[in-house]
Amino acid sequence: MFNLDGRVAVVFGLANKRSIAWALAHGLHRAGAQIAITYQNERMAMEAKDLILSLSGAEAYMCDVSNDEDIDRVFRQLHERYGKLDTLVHSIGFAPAAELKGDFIHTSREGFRIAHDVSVYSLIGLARAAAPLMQNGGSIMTLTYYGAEKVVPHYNVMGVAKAALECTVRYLAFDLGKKNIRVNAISAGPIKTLAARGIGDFSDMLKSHAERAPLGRNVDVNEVGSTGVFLASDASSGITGEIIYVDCGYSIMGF
Ligand code: NAD
Ligand code: 0WE
Repeated sequence: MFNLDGRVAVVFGLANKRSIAWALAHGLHRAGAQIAITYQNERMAMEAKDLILSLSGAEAYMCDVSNDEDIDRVFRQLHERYGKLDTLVHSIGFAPAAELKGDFIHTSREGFRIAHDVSVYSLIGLARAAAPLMQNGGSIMTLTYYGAEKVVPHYNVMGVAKAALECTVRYLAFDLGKKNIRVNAISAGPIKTLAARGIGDFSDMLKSHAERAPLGRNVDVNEVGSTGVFLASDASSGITGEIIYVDCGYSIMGF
């Protein structure tokens, strides 16, 4: 659909084949980009590396985004390997499991800190490390969710973190605009990934989402992938600081 020949993209946040990061990496690869993909830690290395190496030419790097040295090391490695960067995908979100159960009012100081460090600060840290490699301009994108704007029971501190993430997108878009680096977010409808597993009533949620959405169905992860390709490509050259909804229209409904 969009041509990314000669472009270099790095995708953060691959856990397994259901990850939104995988659909984004796949889409970017199909459009012609050279791909680097990161996974969180040794525990995830086996599964992640097998997947990554199944994508021709793709390379695997380990990066825990809560660690500044990890971020520095990965961008040094990317600089040495590719010499430049055109696209960065941030597909990472985390809060301690206990925070996504029960009432929001019980949010702990440590749970709040971790959710914001991993899900929000990491975008700032990655953008700062990536910008010097984006000499020809670039495209940075992250993943958000409707729970940033409206109350979704049990999404709790992640909703607060996603609100901060969406605001971070606007401030980064302002700073990086002068270097022709665009920063946007994709607000995806609910998708059954690892991050959605263990969320008690997720199946009920998917059902009611499909019923209310104008398109009468749930989002396919590859629709998020193709939106990422659009945001990486020159077709979106006038778009920055935006939240793009890939939710089958769910968020436009009032009743
Ligand atoms: P996922 O579990 O496949 O991906 C989340 C990733 O975050 C994992 O790869 C995990 O390893 C990584 N991660 C967590 N802590 C990390 C750390 N300290 N350092 C490095 N990586 C870390 O689930 P997903 O649904 O693909 O989530 C990707 C993004 O999409 C998240 O930001 C999530 O909030 C967002 N999102 C998900 C949905 C959904 O319904 N699944 C909807 C909208 C937005
Ligand atoms: O952003 C997300 C999920 C984020 C997430 C998921 C987990 C599960 C495992 C963050 N941290 C953790 N921590 C864990 O230990 N989504 C948009 C998916 C999601 O999660 C929900 C949702 C939806 C939708 C939680 C409650 C209600 C709805």
